[in-house]
Amino acid sequence: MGRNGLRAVVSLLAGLGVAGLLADPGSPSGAYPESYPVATATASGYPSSAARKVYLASALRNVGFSGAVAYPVATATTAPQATATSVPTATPARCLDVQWLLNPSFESGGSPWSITHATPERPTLSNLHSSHGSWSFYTGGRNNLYQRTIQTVTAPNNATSASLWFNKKMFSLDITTVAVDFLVVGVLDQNGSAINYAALSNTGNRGGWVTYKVPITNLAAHLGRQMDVVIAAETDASLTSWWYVDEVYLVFDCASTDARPAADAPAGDTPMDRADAQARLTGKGRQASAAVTPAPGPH
Ligand SMILES: [Ca+2]
Repeated sequence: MGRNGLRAVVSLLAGLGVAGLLADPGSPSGAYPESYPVATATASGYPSSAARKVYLASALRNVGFSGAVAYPVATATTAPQATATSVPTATPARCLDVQWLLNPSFESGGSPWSITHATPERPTLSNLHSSHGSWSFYTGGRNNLYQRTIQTVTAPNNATSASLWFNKKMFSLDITTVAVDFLVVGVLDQNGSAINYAALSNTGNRGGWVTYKVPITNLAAHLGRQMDVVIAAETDASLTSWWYVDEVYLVFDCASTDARPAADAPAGDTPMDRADAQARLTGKGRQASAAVTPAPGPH
């Protein structure tokens, strides 16, 4: 990259308000996944500038994330002025427009994701399936399983909207018509109550990446307070199901980045009332394992 290109990138980062977070970008070998499912449903093409901002903010918070800045750098080089100048006008001052989770794509090992329950064994990281990068989070795959993995954050004080986004790919040996194996992904408030969640099961899409959006409801009550982002899997006694989860983004943002079409991001694919979801997200009454982080595995 020439000096002008570098200057353009710095300008872009300054416009995004994230220049201070800029870390070693790592190897530029990665690229934004062509198969990202939202792409096919966005009439104006994908990724949008808003989506790129989310991705860039995510990348900058994910130290050691290989190739994390490859896509934003390429964009800034080809149209630096337009990209950099459009950001401030499109972003109201109170909008933080940032992705809040660390290691959201599981490219930096398991930390700081923490396992609080893992029966019969702890979940792992997988390099067989990923919607971005090389790695994803793997859970399920055994009968009579309950696994709970969390990342705890403190919400910013001044956001106007927020949503949890994630991608999942599910495989199952079980029937397609009745939900018996579950993956619940959601956010608990500082009291351990479910703010919102997506309930998925063996009846959902098999073998493809699907993007889910979980709006953080009643956000004002949670600003400046602790939140737990939880991935909880539970299977019954036979014919197991297993899930790969990737690109888990907790985005505090403006309406612009929260406006990806709801049709692209169903709240879930199986009915589950709040009490059932709460029980799975908190793991109440279930045996806890030692606090460990997911580790690379054979899955
Ligand atoms: Ca990944």
